[in-house]
Amino acid sequence: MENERFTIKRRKTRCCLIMGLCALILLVILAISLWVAFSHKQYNSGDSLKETIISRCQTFIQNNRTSSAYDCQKIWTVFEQAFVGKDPCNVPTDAYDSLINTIIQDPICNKMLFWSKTKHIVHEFTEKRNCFQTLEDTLLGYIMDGLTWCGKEGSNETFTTGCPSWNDCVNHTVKSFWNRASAAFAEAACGDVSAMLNGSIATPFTPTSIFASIEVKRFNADKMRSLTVFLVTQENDGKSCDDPSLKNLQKELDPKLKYSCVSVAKSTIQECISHPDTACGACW
Ligand code: N1C
Repeated sequence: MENERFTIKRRKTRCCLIMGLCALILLVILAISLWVAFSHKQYNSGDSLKETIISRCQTFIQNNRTSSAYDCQKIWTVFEQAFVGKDPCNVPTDAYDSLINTIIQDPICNKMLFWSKTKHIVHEFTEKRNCFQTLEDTLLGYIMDGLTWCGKEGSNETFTTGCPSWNDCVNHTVKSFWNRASAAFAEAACGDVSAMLNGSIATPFTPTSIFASIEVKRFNADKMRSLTVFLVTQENDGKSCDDPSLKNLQKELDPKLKYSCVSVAKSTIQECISHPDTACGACW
């Protein structure tokens, strides 16, 4: 009797041990699969960023019949070197110097358009009408527009998710790119230059914007003749060309530059977008 009880107890213990071992093995398998899936996803995000950049680069070259001297694979490699392996909050603007020098493109004088807080309407306009060229209408801006990317210290991976937000740090990976690219675009500005600003916000010329803090400061009066501000307004909603922030803009400009400002209703721009045969000058 005693013996039988002992055997049952031993069987129970063995059973528990086997079940515990099975659970442990299952747990290890689960952990390994999760790790593989997670790291695969991260590699994938880097892979898809590479695909996006190379395919946008090729599309731009085809559509714009831009010089085939641009090597899209090389552009990706130079781009990657700017941030891979670095703390995503510690990528200074000059990290993108090589990229800027690789993609250097001749400016189209008298057509360059800068903008601030008017991105949507500006691109709706430049997509349909061939009146202006924004940074996003150049190879560099076209490739990077709307993308998110960052690296990680001690890793050779590229991430498109889990990157810090724009305002988290000064030397933010993506912010540094736009600061550097915008600086180059503004330094190249030539002839009669335009800027579309938002007349529906409190300060159309916002000091913290890239336009105010980077671009205007780099305008070169030896290359430029004038700056025309198009102040985009909604139905009678406020700001006019007399707005104090625009006075500040005027003060920042080299006095050799001719400055003018035109208030344009958003509906007028939309009208112009839908009538592509009207001359650019007749839009407002
Ligand atoms: O800060 P902003 O505007 O004044 O910057 C706009 C200004 C333009 O004239 C462009 O030449 O700076 C250049 N620029 C871009 O071309 C660009 N494309 C996409 C700046 N930012 C750009 N982006 C994204 O828009 C960028 O990720 C950042 O978040 C916004 C800045 O827009 P804004 O504040 O309206």
